[in-house]
Amino acid sequence: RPRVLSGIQPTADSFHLGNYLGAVRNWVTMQETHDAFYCVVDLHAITAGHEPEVLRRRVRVSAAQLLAVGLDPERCTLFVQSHVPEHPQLAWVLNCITGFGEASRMTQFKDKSARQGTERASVGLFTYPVLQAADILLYQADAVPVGEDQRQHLELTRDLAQRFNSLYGPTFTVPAPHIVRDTAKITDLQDPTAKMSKSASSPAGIIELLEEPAKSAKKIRSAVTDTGREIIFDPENKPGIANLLTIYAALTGRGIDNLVESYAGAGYGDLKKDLAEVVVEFVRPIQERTRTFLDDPAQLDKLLAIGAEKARGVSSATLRTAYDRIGFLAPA
Ligand code: AQP
Repeated sequence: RPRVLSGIQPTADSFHLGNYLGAVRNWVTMQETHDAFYCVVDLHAITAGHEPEVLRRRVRVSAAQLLAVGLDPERCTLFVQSHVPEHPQLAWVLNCITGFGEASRMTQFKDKSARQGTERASVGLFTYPVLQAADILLYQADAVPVGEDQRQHLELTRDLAQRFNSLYGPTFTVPAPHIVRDTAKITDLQDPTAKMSKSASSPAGIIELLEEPAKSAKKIRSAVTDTGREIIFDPENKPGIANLLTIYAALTGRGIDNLVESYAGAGYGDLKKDLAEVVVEFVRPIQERTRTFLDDPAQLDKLLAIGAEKARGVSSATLRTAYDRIGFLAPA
């Protein structure tokens, strides 16, 4: 079976529809076809400031949501990044073969550091994509299911794998991004040209899986749409309607063409009202299942400990090889 790895940051009390449709939904399908490793990347979550108690809570909430949307610990390895010390260990090695200029070109760093003020942005935020490369390369992943925003980081990961391999001998699998085009960029409901984002969207622009469903419904009904009345799929000229159709199609399994056909002659309000119902029905069971997992934190922690153990089985062997190739003396 080919190997897959992906991660998600515990930087909010809920994932949003972009995280789910762009990435996590594909994690669930890929656990059936791949040897799958998925992690809650808490080391990444401290790069832009955090509160310890909030982080602890969010790691559990993240894991519970992943289980609630369908990850099955029998079919995949689910773990918390900080439970596997090989991640920062390999990241250090990769830091040493990453160019300063190369890292400076990462657009996510440029955007986030500009928002925080370049002087205040941490070195951790700067080397974030290198840690991400370590996450992936440790598992010799063939594929990495992510949203479009991660394409550049994946390119860096591939470059680092190839560079290490040519400097020190074949060590890492060069991974390919797995980006599902239709849902690769779910956009902000209030600014349909920007991606739906935990850190940049306004609360009205983002649908959280765990928020009060009535709130989600209201946000959809107030989503920014375009002038005009026709419901057609035209991301260029009608990005708001295109985004709503994308979400609608993804959550129901109906084709966009089929939706467009059935809304011929209807108004934006009709589409929004129906989509609001679809979203409410979609999140309700997820919320219930998330609560069930959170009701038993000891059991949840146990699942994560088992996941970490399985992950270390792979990551420790890769790290040992990488350390050896790079010329570190093995401890006697
Ligand atoms: N709007 C989106 N559309 C499609 N995919 C998306 N992803 C994020 N936003 C969208 C994908 O979700 C996965 C988890 O990402 P993350 O934990 O790195 O979250 P993130 O990128 O921090 O999420 P946000 O909301 O975009 O937060 P900020 O703005 O803080 O960076 C990834 O695979 C990502 O591609």
